[in-house]
Amino acid sequence: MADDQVNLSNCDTEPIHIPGQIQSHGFLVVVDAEQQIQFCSDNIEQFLSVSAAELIQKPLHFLESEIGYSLKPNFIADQLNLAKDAKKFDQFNPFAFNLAGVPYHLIIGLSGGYHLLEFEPVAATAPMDIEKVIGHTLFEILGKRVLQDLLDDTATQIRGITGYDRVMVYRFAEDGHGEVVSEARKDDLPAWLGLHYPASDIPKQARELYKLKLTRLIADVNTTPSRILSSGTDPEPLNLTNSQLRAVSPIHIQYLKNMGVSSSFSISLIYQNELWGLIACHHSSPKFIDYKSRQSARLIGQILSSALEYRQNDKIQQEQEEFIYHSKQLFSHLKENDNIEAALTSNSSTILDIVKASGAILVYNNKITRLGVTPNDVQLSGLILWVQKNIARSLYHNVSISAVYPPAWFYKDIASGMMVCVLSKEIKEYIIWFKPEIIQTVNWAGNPNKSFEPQEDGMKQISPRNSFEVWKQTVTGTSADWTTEEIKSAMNLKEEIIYIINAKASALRLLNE
Ligand code: BLA
Repeated sequence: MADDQVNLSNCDTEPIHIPGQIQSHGFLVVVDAEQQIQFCSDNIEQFLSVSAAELIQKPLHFLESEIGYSLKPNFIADQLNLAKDAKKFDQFNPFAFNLAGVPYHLIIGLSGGYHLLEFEPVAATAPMDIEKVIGHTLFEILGKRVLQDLLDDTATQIRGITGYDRVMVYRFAEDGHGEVVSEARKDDLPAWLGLHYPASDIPKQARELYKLKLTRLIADVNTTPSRILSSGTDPEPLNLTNSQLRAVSPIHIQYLKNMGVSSSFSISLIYQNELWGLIACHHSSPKFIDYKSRQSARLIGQILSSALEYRQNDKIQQEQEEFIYHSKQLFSHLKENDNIEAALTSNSSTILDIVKASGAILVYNNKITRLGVTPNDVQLSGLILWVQKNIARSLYHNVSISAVYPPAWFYKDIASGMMVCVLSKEIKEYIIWFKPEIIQTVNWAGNPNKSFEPQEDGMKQISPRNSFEVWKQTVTGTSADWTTEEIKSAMNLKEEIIYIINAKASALRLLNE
């Protein structure tokens, strides 16, 4: 796809799996089932003394003879024959060899009926005992019980192994937008922890691709990609889903440039067959990490993915246990104390502790008791009137009060979402919990606009700062959701209060008879 066809409004239609080009730090040769060369990247002549045109439609051994003595005769052909049925190249990759004294990796992959042969010069870095490092890393990571510690430790370990300037854990919310939930970075970089971005920053087709291919290396945003030439007999563009070298979407290249990032690497985190998030790594200069390091990072991602399962449940369970603990405390206060209002609001456990709210009010006996951060009395009286008129259900909740009651816009930072528990509609008694606007918890740090490059207008808009602004507009006046656990907790409390009120009323009746 040509650059001018991709714009901000059609991002998710860009066919990024068939870009027709590769990143130029390696070269690609593609053979068919008969081991005839059908595609070849244009840049091959920078690595071997043969051009793409000369190789296309030649048998594979033609390439092998060009590579010369550094690969055993028929080595590639043998590998293709061996793995033909098993199709398990992952087990054998990478094949190491030398080309004119430079260490190379050959990585074999599949694309429909073709074999992708990708050649990457291996960066001459200090030898690292990768198995040992991974063993240690996993030991460290899995030692963490709490999800946040697990994520923080993973970011730190990945940064230690790969040396990227910034390593983030980027988590997708249900609506597809994302948040930086953990970060390890060079000291002089601004913090991005807690920042949110809209779903369109990582469009749908890219997410689908990252579910299939668990790592994505972008080695240098400033190099020109190399075209893939074909024999011309095949009308289908070459599918690079399984490729290591797949060229990058021009929109994303611009995004990275606007952020001041020269190279990136991301590792998929999968939870219940969905993309839960990405470990996103940035570097301010070009950076290539070899196939083995990428596979090690992939393994860490896979282990973290499986750990997510039980750590997430742990977190929910822990929260639920806290709600249950406080509910039990409240129930016993209710039994012991004749004054319902005091029982619910004046002890160490209050109605504010049985859900995750920032403020709560009890409207009881013609009196309003406020806990935590709430709108002021005047604002509350307007809201309560609205509740009296409009809420018929015994439990009601929303994430945007101002959407149904516009005056709430003026205190959205304090109360964007509410949950109303109707104790008695007749005598107008309620418990109302509040959650603040989510956006409040987010601050933009640094000024990434500084790194803008002169570009056509459409491209200028793509930067994390603008993304943040877009996201902000979509979530203004919205709070976090009310979870099933919170709703259950509120329901249980309501039942208990009604039970106690009724029990006390009948005891009083008996006494008076
Ligand atoms: C890919 N976008 C990505 C990737 C990330 C982000 C992590 C994966 C590739 C990589 O690791 O570089 C987004 N990166 C972020 C975000 C942060 C970050 C949110 O560091 C926050 C800190 N991108 C846009 C817009 C479009 C777009 C508007 O912002 C489209 C119009 C496209 N992003 C886009 C595409 C890809 C992508 C097409 C796939 C790139 C590829 O794999 O070829």
